[in-house]
Amino acid sequence: MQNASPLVGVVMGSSSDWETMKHAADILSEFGVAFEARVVSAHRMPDDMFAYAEAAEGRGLRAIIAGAGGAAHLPGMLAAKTLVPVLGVPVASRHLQGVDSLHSIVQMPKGIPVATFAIGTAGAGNAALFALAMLAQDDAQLRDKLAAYRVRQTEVARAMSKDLI
Ligand code: RP5
Repeated sequence: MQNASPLVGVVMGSSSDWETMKHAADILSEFGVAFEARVVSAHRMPDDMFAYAEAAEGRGLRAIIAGAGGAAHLPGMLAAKTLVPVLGVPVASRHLQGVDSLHSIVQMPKGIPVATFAIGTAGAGNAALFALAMLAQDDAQLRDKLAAYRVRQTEVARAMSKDLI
């Protein structure tokens, strides 16, 4: 649900990251949580990136999911400019398969935290689920939806055994 009062910002360094980051957007949509999706490149549009971070809290964002690949400064630089929690998603890069992105995002010096998730689509999906868990702290309906999501996952996993032989 993309609308004028997003609770979660899904941002990324390039449109080439969208294939990964849409997995975060899909989960937020599934749960009916308002979000926005934007390209806010740290090195190609640094002024826009700072403006986005500076406005985030005032615009009502409760979490920013930031995906980037390679020398992935975006999550850390956003976190440096806002108190809104930043959830970093390392996007798989062409040459180093995202290990470079992971190391860039996870190795924040003490003082400016970025919650770092797995490389790629699992990380994007889990970042969205983590943002939902944060929002669910004061939203009982959302908490129930998350609990139901877990139950469905368990049912799917239990059903897997029957396909083995
Ligand atoms: C980063 O550079 C982006 O996050 C992307 O993962 C990577 C490559 O960008 P493109 O060259 O595909 O635009 O800033």
